[in-house]
Amino acid sequence: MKTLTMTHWSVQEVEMRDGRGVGLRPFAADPDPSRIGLDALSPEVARLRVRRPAVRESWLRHGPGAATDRRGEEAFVEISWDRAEALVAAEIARVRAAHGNEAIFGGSYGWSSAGRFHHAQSQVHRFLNAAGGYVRHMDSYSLGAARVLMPHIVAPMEELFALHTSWDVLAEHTKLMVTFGGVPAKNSQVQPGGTAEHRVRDGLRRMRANGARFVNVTPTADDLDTGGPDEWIPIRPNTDTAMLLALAYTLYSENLHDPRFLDRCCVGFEKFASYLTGATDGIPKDPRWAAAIAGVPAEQIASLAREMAAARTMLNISWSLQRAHHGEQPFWALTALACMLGQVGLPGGGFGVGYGAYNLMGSPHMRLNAAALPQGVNPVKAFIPVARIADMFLNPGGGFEYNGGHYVYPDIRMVYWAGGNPFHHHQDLNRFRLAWRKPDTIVVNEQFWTRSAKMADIVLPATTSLERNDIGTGTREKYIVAMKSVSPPVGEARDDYAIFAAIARRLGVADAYTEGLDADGWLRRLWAETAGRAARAGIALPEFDIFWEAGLVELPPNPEPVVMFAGLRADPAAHPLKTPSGKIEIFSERIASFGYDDCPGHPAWFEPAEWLGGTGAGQYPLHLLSDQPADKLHSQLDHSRYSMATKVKGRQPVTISPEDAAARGIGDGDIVRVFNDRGACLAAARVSGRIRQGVARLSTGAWFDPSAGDSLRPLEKHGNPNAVTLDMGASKLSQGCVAQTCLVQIERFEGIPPPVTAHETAHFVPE
Ligand SMILES: Nc1nc2c(c(=O)[nH]1)N[C@H]1C(S)=C(S)[C@@H](COP(=O)(O)OP(=O)(O)OC[C@H]3O[C@@H](n4cnc5c(=O)[nH]c(N)nc54)[C@H](O)[C@@H]3O)O[C@H]1N2
Ligand SMILES: Nc1nc2c(c(=O)[nH]1)N[C@H]1C(S)=C(S)[C@@H](COP(=O)(O)OP(=O)(O)OC[C@H]3O[C@@H](n4cnc5c(=O)[nH]c(N)nc54)[C@H](O)[C@@H]3O)O[C@H]1N2
Ligand SMILES: [Mo]
Repeated sequence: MKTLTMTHWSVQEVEMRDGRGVGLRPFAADPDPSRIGLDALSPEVARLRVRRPAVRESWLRHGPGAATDRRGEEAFVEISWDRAEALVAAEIARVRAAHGNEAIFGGSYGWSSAGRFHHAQSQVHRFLNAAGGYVRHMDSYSLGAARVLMPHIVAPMEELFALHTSWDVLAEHTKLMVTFGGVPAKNSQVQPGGTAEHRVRDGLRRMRANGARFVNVTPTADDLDTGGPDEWIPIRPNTDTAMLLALAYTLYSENLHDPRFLDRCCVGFEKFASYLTGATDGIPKDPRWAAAIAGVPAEQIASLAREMAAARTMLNISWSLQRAHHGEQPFWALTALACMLGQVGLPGGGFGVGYGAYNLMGSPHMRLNAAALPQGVNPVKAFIPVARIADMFLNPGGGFEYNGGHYVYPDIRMVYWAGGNPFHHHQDLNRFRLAWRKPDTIVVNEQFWTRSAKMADIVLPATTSLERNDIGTGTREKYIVAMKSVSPPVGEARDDYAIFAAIARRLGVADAYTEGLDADGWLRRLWAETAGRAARAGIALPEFDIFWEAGLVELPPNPEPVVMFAGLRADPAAHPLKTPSGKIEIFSERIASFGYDDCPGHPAWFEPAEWLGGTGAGQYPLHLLSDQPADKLHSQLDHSRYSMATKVKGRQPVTISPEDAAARGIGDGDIVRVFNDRGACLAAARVSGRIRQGVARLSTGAWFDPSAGDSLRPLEKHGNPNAVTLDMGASKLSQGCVAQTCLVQIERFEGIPPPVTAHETAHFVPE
């Protein structure tokens, strides 16, 4: 039996020599395995590991709060585990006694690694709960706006993921797929918890082979590959809502909508219709109106609406569209449009909210809710919407609106992070750098010397999933994998569980944290719980030892074809949704009752804070999209060979159109400066005819690498888009992240560019 491991992006086969893992290979049973992370065991990757506990010099000498403006600039002192445990425990005790648990932020957002038990984010939350609680975060960077909106109008996003009509049904029935933001196979490499069988590429090809036609509405055509030519509508970024409204207008004005479906399965269409026709505001949302906003010809919009009504049509939307100012609106407008077409619940018709975003959407497999580490109870009530972190630090005691409530930002003195990289994931990192100076103490458990580790006061070295045993599976995946420890820990790295257990012991809360179990005991407990849940779903799982010996368990496919909302369509009274009306809410009385000026009771067009049709486009005439990297998961393994090979002259490529390149005297491969009032970064130009003029694309993931010194806007040297992105809430409803709402200018960089220093370890000094 082969030794296997599981990552968020693939199952991998471990090449063993003398009982040790020496290399990784793609999983033979995966039809389209990802190549991400196959060099995770290489010396280049190990080079940046955190090897010993380390403390920032000023903090060690002068204590909490010392020279917080020197975070990221100062050297570290390496210390023993014994001392590190004592320092962290004493600091938690001090902050609790002086300020209460409301002063500890354990928001700790981030993907961590696969594995049901060693998941770092769950570990730190459980630990902080055992220690009396912490300020938490709501929602995600992935789905800030949609996660808050969709439960009001349809269903929670996590439920929708698992309901997506499966690829086999799409291949059989769909005649037209209209997708906003593509179906990016590069993104479907990944899903949280693990991906065992990559099926998106094949799903799209099977649809095409069976005669489906694809229309891709996107500023960047690279996000759809069906194996043949697709129709590309190069829309202006952040204007999809206007186009969706005009498609809806056309259906309505030409009587192509389905009043019976709207009446049986939806509420509030009349109010939406009054907005479409302009009865409420004097502006008909017709194709001519939308054309001026979205830069798509009016006739093309009108004929697409007619074609959608004439064929079995699946609508799809990428999550990136809601990672924008007013990001709720395109998701709501797409839902309304699908309901007007009346094909929701029919095989191959209706809508998807993220085919391609993860591998999960479109899976034919059963939903098995595998057990994960329980996080305990958090006595602290304070929270923030996840992307409002800089606002929280900068504005303690200030108020904010969120999902119908009014809340107050807590006053944070201590931050504990495990399994995330905020200096990768947050927007406007120059602003975030200032906010990050506010807390007295920042503790980070990390595997690598990321920017976030370098910006901490105390860094504790964590193991990787190749150095510990775990259970791996993603939602509706084909396999559960025994993730075996194949390598001894690098340096003095410990499992997050061991790190937290030791600190919990010093705080006198070890029992609450460990419940008397070691890691192996937890794996057995989680397995037993998973087996119980599986049995209730009609799936028999073997005993733990048999599973462990076998290395994996295969799960059966769903006995029925998966068709989203077939039940609702067949009998809305018998299959009500969890919305207030039990139906799809094209008008939401509840959202209307919140009285938000930036999110009314029905889908509506709002100008984003920054877009090509706005006034800011004079000074900054390019719309910057920062999408997910094809060659890694976020910032993870950015320094691996596979990821480095995608860089140009060591810097992240930024894609621009031939017209924009020529107008600026930029050639393919030139080093350029991407900038606006918030900051600037260097990148390498890649000139492509597959991007709309006026749009630039700089994928995320290059480790943030600001020039040294105390400038408020240091030049970022590596190509991290969050040097320039906008940090504001999508709306009062969700406060979601708006990374895709960002205008910039790009110019050729003259002279010798400063070297990239992102992939250096911290500097160390003796005590
Ligand atoms: N401009 C822009 N910004 C974005 C986005 C965008 O589209 N545009 N997308 C956003 C989205 S959707 C997301 S989800 C976020 C992602 O942001 P993150 O989830 O923060 O990104 P990762 O790089 O996955 O960070 C995970 C970190 O955890 C560490 N880690 C992994 N395993 C372990 C472990 O077992 N223990 C410990 N202690 N540490 C571990 C890794 O080394 C890594 O540093 O980024 C967001 N940022
Ligand atoms: N390889 C890899 N896969 C990943 C990830 C990763 O880091 N690496 N991250 C995972 C995570 S955490 C998430 S949340 C998902 C995210 O999944 P998404 O949010 O869907 O992914 P993006 O790549 O940001 O965007 C998809 C496409 O949308 C287009 N787009 C952007 N703005 C607009 C717009 O205004 N209008 C239109 N019509 N199109 C637009 C972009 O050009 C891009 O090609 O991906 C997941 N998959
Ligand atoms: Mo995400």
